[in-house]
Amino acid sequence: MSAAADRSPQAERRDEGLRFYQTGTFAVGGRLLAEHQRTVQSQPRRPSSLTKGHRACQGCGEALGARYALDAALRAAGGRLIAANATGCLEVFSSPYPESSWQLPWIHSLFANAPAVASGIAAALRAKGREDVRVVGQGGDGGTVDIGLACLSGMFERHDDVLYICYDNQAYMNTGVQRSAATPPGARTATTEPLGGHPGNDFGQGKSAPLIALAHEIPYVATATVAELHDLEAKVARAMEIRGPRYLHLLVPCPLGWGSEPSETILIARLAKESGLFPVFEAIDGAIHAVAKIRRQVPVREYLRRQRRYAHLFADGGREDVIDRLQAAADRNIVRFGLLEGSAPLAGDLLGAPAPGELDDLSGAQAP
Ligand SMILES: Cc1ncc(C[n+]2csc(CCOP(=O)(O)OP(=O)(O)O)c2C)c(N)n1
Ligand code: SF4
Ligand SMILES: [Mg+2]
Repeated sequence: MSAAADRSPQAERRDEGLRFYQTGTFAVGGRLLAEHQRTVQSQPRRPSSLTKGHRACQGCGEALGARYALDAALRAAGGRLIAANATGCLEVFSSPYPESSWQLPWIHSLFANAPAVASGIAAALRAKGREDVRVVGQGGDGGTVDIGLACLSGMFERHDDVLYICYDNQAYMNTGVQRSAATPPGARTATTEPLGGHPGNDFGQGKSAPLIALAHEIPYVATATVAELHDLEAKVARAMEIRGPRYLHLLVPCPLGWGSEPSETILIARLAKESGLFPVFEAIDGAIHAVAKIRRQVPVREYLRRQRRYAHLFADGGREDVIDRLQAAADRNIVRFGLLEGSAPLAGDLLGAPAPGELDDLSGAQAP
């Protein structure tokens, strides 16, 4: 075989200065990669967890993310996978009674207790000696970061054998776009109106579920976005190789709640990562072990201006002060997580936290 024939199409195109970011489908991108580099979705015999008939909005990042994540988990589990799903958009749009779009054993828990239900399933399987069957728990940011957090922490702490996936669309979308603890500062929701001196969601509130998961020192924690579907599938595959509690926090833009174009879901997810507002990383046993580097740092305004939930920052002369604070939050993440080429997370400690006094002018910024 000649040296040229030995090389993958991807390697050749990289040498030509071209990179293909979307390689998940049968069309175009999938065919440009070598067989082993293609995504689960590009395989004609791929598993299919979430199929036709669901009622998600056009461009729904949650529907896309769930399909990719669960198809990858199904493949890793050899088709033997059970999912527990919290109340929320994903549950509602996929299972309007008496129909269901799920092609795997799937149970709707309450809003608060998907991690506990998943733990119970894992315990029952262990009692039956069925370690070949794997378990996924999943829910939105409200179900995970707010009302389900105690159940999730218990699942981590008991070391239950569950992969939990949070689909973070940064608000309670199913019930009409109310604020959650994952709603970013400055964003408008039905309960954080763009009025007064501090329009939109407050700065300095909320919480980072990935960092909370990391603090439990569980075997696997990762963040991902629907802009990098290869990365998402690879992370699910790695998580499925591990036993014990695992946590995946997936950013899934919501055109309805974010006021974005359905056709820009992937672009917006990419800008969230490329601006530094949403750090993409992977952690093993409580230590960050890999971060997805930013290719070209994008000013946060490029991300914000595509979403009507931030329209008040650009109207009537604009709110440069708020945009500056959001830019500072992104810059802080870039330093803290070592998101640029050649840099590393700030400290080798658990959270990569800034040293005392460092970046203290950026207080109130929020991590992912
Ligand atoms: C105890 C309880 N409180 C409130 C509700 C109503 N409720 C159902 S889904 C939901 C919001 C879901 O938000 P999130 O978890 O972020 O999922 P999303 O719809 O955004 O995907 C709420 C408030 C409920 N079902 N149970
Ligand atoms: S409201 Fe948002 S999360 Fe819910 S189905 Fe529509 S796009 Fe998806
Ligand atoms: Mg939500």
